[in-house]
Amino acid sequence: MENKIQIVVGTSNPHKVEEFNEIAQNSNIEFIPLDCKNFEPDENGKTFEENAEIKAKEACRVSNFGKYFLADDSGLCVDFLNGAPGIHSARYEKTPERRINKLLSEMKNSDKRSAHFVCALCLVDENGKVLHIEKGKVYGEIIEETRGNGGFGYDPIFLIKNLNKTMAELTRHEKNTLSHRGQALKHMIEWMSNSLN
Ligand code: ITT
Repeated sequence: MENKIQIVVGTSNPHKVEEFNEIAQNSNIEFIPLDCKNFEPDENGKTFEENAEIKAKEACRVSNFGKYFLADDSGLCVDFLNGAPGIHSARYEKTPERRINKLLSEMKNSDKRSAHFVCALCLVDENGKVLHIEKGKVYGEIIEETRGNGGFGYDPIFLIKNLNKTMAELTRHEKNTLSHRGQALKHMIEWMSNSLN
């Protein structure tokens, strides 16, 4: 069997690596979590792309092995809140439940419910040089109560309108097909398969 190209993923969110490997299933790419306790990137960028680059470079700096390093910066942008929580999605409140409750209370009585998820991916080489960046988006609506147990983060309140399901009610395969991360990673894997060895 052909050897897969191994990519170290700079993240402390295990859900991301799981989704990456599900999406990469039929490719020649394999994602490996960063095996390092001191991964503490200073996410002080102004955009998802800048923060993805900061994380990928930090993964490269602290990892003891690996040739390629990938990082994901993602978040939920709500139109009624002028794009918040955006790049601050993970830090909006302490736990996923509290983040959802805060968002729902800030949107109370608003009938403008449109929102989108964004995912920026950055790949660097072993010298920390940026090789490729991809971005994906998915549009939906914030509903007033949580629905579904799948996915993670804000998935239970993010409705995909044409399916009438939240991201947490989708199968893993359905989420990966249409999600911001799924779209960005599909293009990243295509690029990797054609450009890396
Ligand atoms: P790393 O920085 O270590 O990768 P993180 O979870 O802190 O992990 P981000 O800074 O990119 O990652 O923040 C992403 C947050 O945006 C995440 O914690 C969720 O709250 C939200 N988010 C991103 N993708 C999501 C998805 O597919 N479904 C639901 N929420 C998502």
